Amino acid sequence: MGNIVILTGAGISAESGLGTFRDEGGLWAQHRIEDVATPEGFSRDPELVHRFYNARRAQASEATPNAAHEALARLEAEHKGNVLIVTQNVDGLHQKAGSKNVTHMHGQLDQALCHSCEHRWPAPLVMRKTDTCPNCASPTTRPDIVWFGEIPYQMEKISEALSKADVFVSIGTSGEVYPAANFVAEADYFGAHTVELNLEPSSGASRFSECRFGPATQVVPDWVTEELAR
Ligand code: BV8
Repeated sequence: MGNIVILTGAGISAESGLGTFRDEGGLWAQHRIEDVATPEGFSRDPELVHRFYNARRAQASEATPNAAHEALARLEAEHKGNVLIVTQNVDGLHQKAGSKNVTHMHGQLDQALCHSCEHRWPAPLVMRKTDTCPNCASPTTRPDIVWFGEIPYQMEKISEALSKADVFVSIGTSGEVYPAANFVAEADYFGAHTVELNLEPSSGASRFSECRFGPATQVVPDWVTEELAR
């Protein structure tokens, strides 16, 4: 029994072939964050930012969930208590694996947003700065992505879930980006058992009651099997 809150980051999708951000050769080695993942970067050069997200959208549309995503979908289907996935990822692989209760705190690659009227619609594979909003016709469309300096989505819902969590698991994230990097402290404050499942210790590893290291496709299914057998 018990409520489980799971935070995932780019590391859970690494074995599905999608690049992480801070690993060797990762996305931030190829692009400056300021140029491609900030509202200032988007207003400076929208085509550059669209090219960055168009490439990732195409790659994500071809990617398939791996054993770690599938194990989390199994946990949600079979666990007696609540299971909520809060993902920093924008690749849509948790839904592709069958998870239903997923909060995309940093947005989604397959969604577009109009920053004039806040309308959202399924993003075309290729977005251009000349695209107009299907609702208000303004040429103010952007990827529905939370950039640095912007407020992540559903923060109230996330804080509420952390205050009620019996178990908090962090998977495949370096613990470098806030406010997600602080969720372990919030969950711990409310008495949750905290677990890190990661390839190697994240910068927040010492804040977890339990750590298991290895590729997500091994450590996540093992942990889920144990959790379901409790
Ligand atoms: C906000 C967009 C206010 C989508 C992203 C100074 C100090 C502290 C904070 C700040 C500061 N200056 C500014 C800030 C705030 C800033 C921030 O945290 N900056 C950092 C860089 C210092 N944060 C913000 O601006 C956020 N907004 O704070 O608003 C606010 C907050 C709350 C309430 C009200 C107001 C907005 C942050 C969102 C930015 N958008 N992405 C996209 O392009 O994808 S963040 C980006 O990084 C991605 O979303 C990504 O998910 C996220 C975190 O990266 P990770 O997922 O952890 O990936 P990473 O590569 O880092 O790590 C991969 C891990 O996987 C590694 O540990 C690796 O070992 C592991 N791994 C690799 N392979 C495997 C594996 N594990 C298992 N198996 C494997 N095979």
